[in-house]
Amino acid sequence: AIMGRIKRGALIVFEGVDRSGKSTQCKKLVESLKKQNVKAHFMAFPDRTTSTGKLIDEYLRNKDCKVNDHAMHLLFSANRWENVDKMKAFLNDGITLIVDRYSYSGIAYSAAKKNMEIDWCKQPENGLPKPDKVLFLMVNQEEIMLRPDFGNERYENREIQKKVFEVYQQLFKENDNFESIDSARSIEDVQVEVLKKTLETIKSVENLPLSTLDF
Ligand code: ADP
Ligand code: FDM
Ligand code: MG
Repeated sequence: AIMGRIKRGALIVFEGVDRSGKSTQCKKLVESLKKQNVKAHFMAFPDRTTSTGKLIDEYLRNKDCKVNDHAMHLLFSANRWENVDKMKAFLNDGITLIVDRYSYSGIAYSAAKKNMEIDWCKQPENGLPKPDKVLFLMVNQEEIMLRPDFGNERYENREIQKKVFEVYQQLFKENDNFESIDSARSIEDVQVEVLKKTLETIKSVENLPLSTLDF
């Protein structure tokens, strides 16, 4: 028998348009998992703390900041690549990662722009750790409008959000790791389903190797 082999953690990613409840659900999920003695760690992209993250933060907060769209896309991707070793170390130590946005946000927000090709947008993501599950939070536009107002960041307006949602829907169809979660329910009801899917995923991948994105 193999003695003391550590089962790997799962890579769980939350995606969805602004105000769909990603950050709320991620934080609750990490708490719920820890209460059940499941080792879990929270991450968010963009990671605004790194050197690329500081440039990204400036770009998102300051709408007058002009950077070439392709260059900006690569910067968001680099911000994930910077974190790969850290992510693998957590997963190999048996710690499940709960991640607020990932490559799919990168593709959806960039491909929503006029001059950007979706196939081009996918390329820099190839080779990154592949999420075992992408929980895609779905809320209709009417419900979203009832939630607290948009902030002042670059992409926080209805027109962009609509295009982003359309790209997300395409990614949903193309990727078998996506699972749609009805996020128009109470925070608690959504959390029950999110926790259930996460525990199922942790169990089903613990003895499988981590895969890499291959768009
Ligand atoms: P995101 O990270 O996807 O932008 P947040 O988790 O920050 O979304 O939630 C956006 C706003 O909507 C917050 O004010 C949050 O309290 C509220 N909210 C989140 N989930 C729900 C829900 N299921 N029902 C009602 N309001 C919600
Ligand atoms: N965003 C996020 C991108 O454009 N590309 C990416 O790769 C990622 C991860 O940054 F508007 C956008 C999506 C959103 C913003 O906002 C981040 P939050 O509130 O920190 O999730
Ligand atoms: Mg958020």
